[in-house]
Amino acid sequence: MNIERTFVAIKPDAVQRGLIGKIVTRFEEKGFKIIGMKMIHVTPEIAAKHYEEHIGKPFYPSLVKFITSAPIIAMVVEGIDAVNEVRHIMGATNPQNADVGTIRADFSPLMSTNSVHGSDSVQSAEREIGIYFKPEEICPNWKTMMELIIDEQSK
Ligand code: IDP
Ligand code: MG
Repeated sequence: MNIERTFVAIKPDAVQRGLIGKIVTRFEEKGFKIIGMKMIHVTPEIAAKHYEEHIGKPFYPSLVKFITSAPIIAMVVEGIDAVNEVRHIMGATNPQNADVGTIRADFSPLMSTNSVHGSDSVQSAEREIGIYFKPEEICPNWKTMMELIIDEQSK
């Protein structure tokens, strides 16, 4: 059990369909702490950095076209085993294979418009957070209600 940070993006399809609130709620309700958040219209240059590992794959041009088509919500999410847990909450890359109750199963029509991104490792998370956030844009120095209660009980 580790406290980790991960990079999460609400992708253009979900922003366009008015699902920002519902998706943020999934992470908040599970107990994750959002310590960075902004809307950004991704440029082809940022897309190339973010999706570096996919450059040259057949779906890469359509992925860049999609991710630059409307704004995303970029987030830094912190919590217990955040990297894997966030991907668990998101569901499989192809929404048709995603478990019911996951974001992608519940909200995403297609693999190419699968509503959310989550880093796939602690190393990827560090790299992706660095692409989208300056250090001063991350706000870790506050306590969730649960953390305050735990502090109070340990006095
Ligand atoms: P992930 O988002 O679950 O980590 P990746 O394999 O890293 O999945 O792929 C990045 C994104 O590229 C996916 O979320 C999806 O939007 C898109 N993608 C991946 N594979 C395909 C494909 O075969 N066809 C179309 N789009 C794809
Ligand atoms: Mg990935």
